[in-house]
Formats: sequence, structure tokens, C-alpha cells
Amino acid sequence: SSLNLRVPVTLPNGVTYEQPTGLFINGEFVPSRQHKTFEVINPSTEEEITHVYEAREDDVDVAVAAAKEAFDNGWSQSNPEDRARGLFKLADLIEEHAETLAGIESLDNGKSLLCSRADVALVSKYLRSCGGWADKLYGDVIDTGKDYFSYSVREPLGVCGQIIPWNFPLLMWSWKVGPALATGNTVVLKPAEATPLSALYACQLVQEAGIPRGVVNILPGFGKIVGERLCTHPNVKKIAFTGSTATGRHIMKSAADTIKKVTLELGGKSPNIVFSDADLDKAVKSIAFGIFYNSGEVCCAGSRVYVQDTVYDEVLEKFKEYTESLVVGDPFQKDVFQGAQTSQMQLDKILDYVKIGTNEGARVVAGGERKGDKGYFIKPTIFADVSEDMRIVKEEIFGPIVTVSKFSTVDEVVSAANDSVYGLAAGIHTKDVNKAINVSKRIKAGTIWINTYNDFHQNVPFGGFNSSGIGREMGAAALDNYTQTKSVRMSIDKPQY
Ligand code: TXE
Repeated sequence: SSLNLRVPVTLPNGVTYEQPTGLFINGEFVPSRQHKTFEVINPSTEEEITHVYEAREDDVDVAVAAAKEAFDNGWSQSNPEDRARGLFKLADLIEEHAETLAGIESLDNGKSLLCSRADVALVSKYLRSCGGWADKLYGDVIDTGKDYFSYSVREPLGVCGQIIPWNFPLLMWSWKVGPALATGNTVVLKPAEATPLSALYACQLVQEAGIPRGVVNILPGFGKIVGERLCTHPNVKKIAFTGSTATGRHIMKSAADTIKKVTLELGGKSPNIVFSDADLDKAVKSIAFGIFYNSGEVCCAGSRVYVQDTVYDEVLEKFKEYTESLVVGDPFQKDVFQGAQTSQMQLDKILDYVKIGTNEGARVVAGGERKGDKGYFIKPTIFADVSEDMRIVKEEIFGPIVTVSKFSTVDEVVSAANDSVYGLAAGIHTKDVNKAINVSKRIKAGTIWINTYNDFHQNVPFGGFNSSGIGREMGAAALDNYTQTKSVRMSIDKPQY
């Protein structure tokens, strides 16, 4: 194939930029060794944006070797202040290129510019925060008696394999690359095959930030080829994965033979509870944001709404009205809240669940169908009159589909909320502080949002209980994913003087 390593792309807002199409290995964009390419689709138009080079196993081996070289011969020994400076500079560059990056994300993923801009803002904040952690990696001095001096230090792991999904392509890139670099690791990252563009663009900024070559390597390609090779490669010391629970389970098994450290951020079916004493107008906006933000393609989406019986009808009516007011369509149009789903596969899966829900006897209160016939748009959909054993209540749909259930007591709603294999997040809407804290203690989930939802902060850890994953991202917790403890115990000779 004779694909150029940079192709001009015009964004629907008229901005033109140069899109890198190569694999990013050892500080350069290069064609894949087998010269295979794959197509990248604009989900809003179903048209091709460009092709990019497709990495295969041999490319993984080259990238891992480059990352290992960069680790062994510099980055792992680097001055923490230098790593911090690189990350601060990268965060600044992300800000400078924010509009282009947001445009790329909306083009490639289909999400509204409103969502893309919010993602990019979080990316720069998070990378800056990682820069701040770089020189704050403390060990312990351990008192083991007068004859010894014992202490521990935290050391980086080595080459980290990172595999990310298509719902937040750039944000997940930053959640993976940021803490790995802060702690002195090097990375080989595989973006999702549906959305490789923003990660490649960001690599130019990594270079410009002065981060040494080989520290960050990006391989667009497929899970079963590139992902699998990363999981089994003997020189990859860690796998960080965000994606489906099924793939996460498989990854853990693949990584077992080489005993890699594995962290997983997986699926969810998160409950979002509205108590009768909540500020109902605010709660309705919050539950809508909880499920329809990012076109519902959010691992922690509040996809099971529980409303207390005394306000059920009122909340459902307000929720329907608000949902129907959300503007769905071309992600580049002003006022559009919800753009396209990311792929044909997702569109089909979501529409299937609409059928499943209807056949199960649930009532469609809003939406329930595709919008238009070009582009993967789905009307935000509310199912009411659901029962807890329905598939639409149990299974992750990963789209703008929410179920609404009625409850009367706290015990009842806590038990329904916890009746899931997942445990990523939960929402509680109430004005009663005691109730909020009590219920938050009883819900088995990694994040509890009170009177808000899908509300992230770079210093608040995020991750799942149960089948929603292992490990926490962001904040100080993320540093644990990328460091190992070395203990040093020294015997002190009896003084001879
Ligand atoms: O996910 P996969 P898919 C859920 C969501 C969605 C469903 C299917 O419900 O509808 O999963 O999406 C890489 N070894 N989530 O099939 O397979 C793959 O290339 C190594 C929730 O896209 O998990 C991509 O980079 N890697 C979720 C990444 O894994 C492999 C986000 C995610 O793809 C691999 C995404 C393998 N054998 C989907 N197979 C969330 N919780 O955020 C695939 N991959």
C-alpha cells in the first residue's frame, strides 16, 4: 500500500489539519511492516475519513523493543522533575491544540463537540496532574530495630501494554499514558480500531513536548492481533485495559503465562436513584446526563434509574419531556447534545436491545428508534414499567437507553441496585445527607455520585467492584498501577568505636 504518512483532513467546521496515519514507534510515524492498512469511518456520515496503517505482531515486537530500550537506557532513571516538565508541556500543547483535537474526536467517534471539548479539557487537566505526581513518589522508612536500616522505594515496572476502547479515545489515552510516564515507565498503546485518529495526532505533541523517543509508542490495529501479542509478550510487564468485561476476562488469561500486572476497567450497569425528597428538576437533568452523555457510550452510564414511588409519575413525565428536548444530530452543529454512536456494530446492538426490551414487555416512553437513515444516530430512549429480571435491566447496552424502575423503601432499592454482576458506579439523588451517606455505604460500586453524575475529577480515583474491573485510575491510586515496591533492608554492624 502507498498510503502517505500524513493526509490532509478537513473537519466539518472547515478546519484542515494533517492526520498522521502511521504507527508511532521510537519517535517516528512509520508504515506497518506488512504495509496493511484499515479504513476509519465517520459515524455521522458512514463515509471513510482515511485509512491508517495496521500493526501486526511483528510491529508489536519492534515497538516493544523500542520501549524497552527507552526504559532501560534513560526514562526509568530519569529525573522526576524532567518527567514532570514533559507532562506539563504536553498538557499545555493539548490545550493549544484543543479545538483540533476536539474536532478529530467528533469526526472519528461521532460524539458531539460539547462532549469532545469536555474530554480534551479533562485530558490536559489530567496530564498536568500526572506531572505533579511525578516528583511525589514516596517510599517508607520502616523501623525494624536498632540493628537494621529498612526502607522501601517505588520503582517503575518497565514496558506497559495499554489497550483502550473507542468511547473516549483521547481521554483513555491520557488515563493510560499519564500515570505510566509520571512513574518512569514506557508504553506501547493500542487504540481501538474504530477510533485511532486522536491518539496518533497527540503523538506529535508528545514529541514536541520533548518526551524522549521510544517512551510512547502507538499501534493502531486489532485486538486479536496487536492486543493479544501485547498480552503475551515477555518484555511487556503490565497490561492496562479498558473495554468490555468479556475481553477483560480473556486478557487476564492471556497475560497469566507471563505473570503480568493487570489492571482492568470494564463494563457496568450502574444504578441511579432518585428519592422523593430530591430536588426533582435537578435530579431529572442529572439522570438524563447520567445516561445520555456521550451518546450513552460511557462505562459508568447510569443505565438503571430507580425512582421512589411517590414521585415516580412526576419524575417520569419530567424525564420524558427533558429527554425529548435533547438535540440529537450532526456533532458539529451548535446546540447538539448527542451525536452519533461510534459504529454500525454499536448501532445494531442498541437497536437489538430496543426490540428485546419491547418483546420483554417494557414500555417505551421516549425515543425507541433510529434517527434518520444515514449516520449512526439513535433517539434517546426511556423504558418504563420494567421488571428487574429483564435483559434490558441486567445487560450492558452501551447506548442511549435507560430503564426506569419504581421502588418504595431504602432496603428495596439498595438490594435492586446491588443485584448486578457489575459495580462501577451509582448515583443517589436526595436532600437528606444522612440518607445519602448511608445508602452510599451500602452500594457496592467503585464510585458513588451524590446529586450529580458522570462527574469526574483528575484526583478522584475511578474503577470497578466485581466484574467492573481491577485497579483504580486517576489520583494517587493510579500510581499503584504503574509501580512496584522494592524493599531494602540493611544490617548495621555494631559500632567498633
Ligand atoms: O469491546 P472490546 P468492543 C462494551 C460495550 C460494547 C461491547 C463491545 O458494551 O457494546 O463492550 O465493544 C481490544 N486481546 N464496552 O467489542 O472488545 C479492542 O481492539 C486484546 C464497554 O469494541 O472490549 C479495543 O481496543 N485486546 C467499554 C478494546 O479491546 C482486545 C468500552 C475494547 O474492545 C482483544 C468498550 C483481545 N483478544 C466496549 N479483543 C467500557 N467499559 O468502557 C479486543 N481487544
